[in-house]
Amino acid sequence: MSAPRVLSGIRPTGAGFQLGNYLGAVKHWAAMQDENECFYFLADLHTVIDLPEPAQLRTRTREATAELLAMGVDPQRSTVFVQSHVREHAELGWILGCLTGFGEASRMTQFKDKGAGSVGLFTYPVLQAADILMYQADAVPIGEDQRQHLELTRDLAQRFNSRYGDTFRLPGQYVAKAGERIKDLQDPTKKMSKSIGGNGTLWVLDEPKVLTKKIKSAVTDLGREVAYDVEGKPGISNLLTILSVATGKAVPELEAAYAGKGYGDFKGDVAEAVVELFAPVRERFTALVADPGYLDEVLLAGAARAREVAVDTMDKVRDRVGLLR
Ligand code: AQP
Repeated sequence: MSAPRVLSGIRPTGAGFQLGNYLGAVKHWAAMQDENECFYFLADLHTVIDLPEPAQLRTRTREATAELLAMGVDPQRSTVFVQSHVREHAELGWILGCLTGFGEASRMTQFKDKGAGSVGLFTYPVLQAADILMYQADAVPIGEDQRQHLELTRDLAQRFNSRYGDTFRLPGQYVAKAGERIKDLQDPTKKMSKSIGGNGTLWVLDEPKVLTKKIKSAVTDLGREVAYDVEGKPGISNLLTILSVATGKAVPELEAAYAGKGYGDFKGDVAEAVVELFAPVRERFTALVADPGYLDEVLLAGAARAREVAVDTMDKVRDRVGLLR
């Protein structure tokens, strides 16, 4: 029996990847490589929504590739590619868009949260559905904030299959635990995000002293008690989540360990854990970006492998829909 297939993507936006991208997504990508056939891509088409400077998009796509490899994605075991190198994504996105209701797309919370935007922002989840269905993925490791988009993907697969015959595999719901949603350090009511940046965002490539400074100045409350999910303590809860995911220790165990100790020691230990987590990533990243030829090879081989699967899916889709060969 062949290994289950896993597919996930990430946008090369912002100044790099942030702690939430790592803990909510990429950490799981790396862990899934042994047991699954994995496809991981840089979602550059999804990034065009923000209309970045062309030179910046090119640089970021390359650096993001190096960051993924530095965080443990292994191109020997996984297919790593750039979304726009597989043109079939855009084509399937169009066809699935024709099966998507206007009201259905309007109900996507991410679209509603960002307020008015371009047609690209509106149809983003449809392209995302195309990304996933193209590879006949069994599981899609994504952060909890993406759950609604995965549900739309499953609905579209079912709709296509019942109209045109069995074509797409329905992807399973592999979603990171709710507790793994990392919040902004300066405003713990918002998720940590590449596009917010500032002192509330911990970049994977931040220098140790920068990480430490940001964590030590994280917004907390006037109390002294290190407790999770208590009214008025979203900042401390977030730091507990970070320490728990970074060290593998359960939150109640950490609460007990810091009883009566105050916030100073606690924040110092969170900082140490994050520095320890990212120091080797920084080192590997520096070596990888010094070898652009190697990154090119990885992306070329990844695109070739991804296209084999994509071409196969699109041949079926074109036939089923009635497009002339
Ligand atoms: N704060 C977070 N906690 C847990 N998981 C998170 N993810 C993002 N932020 C957190 C997960 O990271 C994956 C990649 O996301 P993306 O780059 O495709 O877009 P995003 O979800 O919109 O991530 P950002 O950092 O917030 O980027 P911007 O600011 O550019 O929109 C996803 O699986 C996501 O769940």
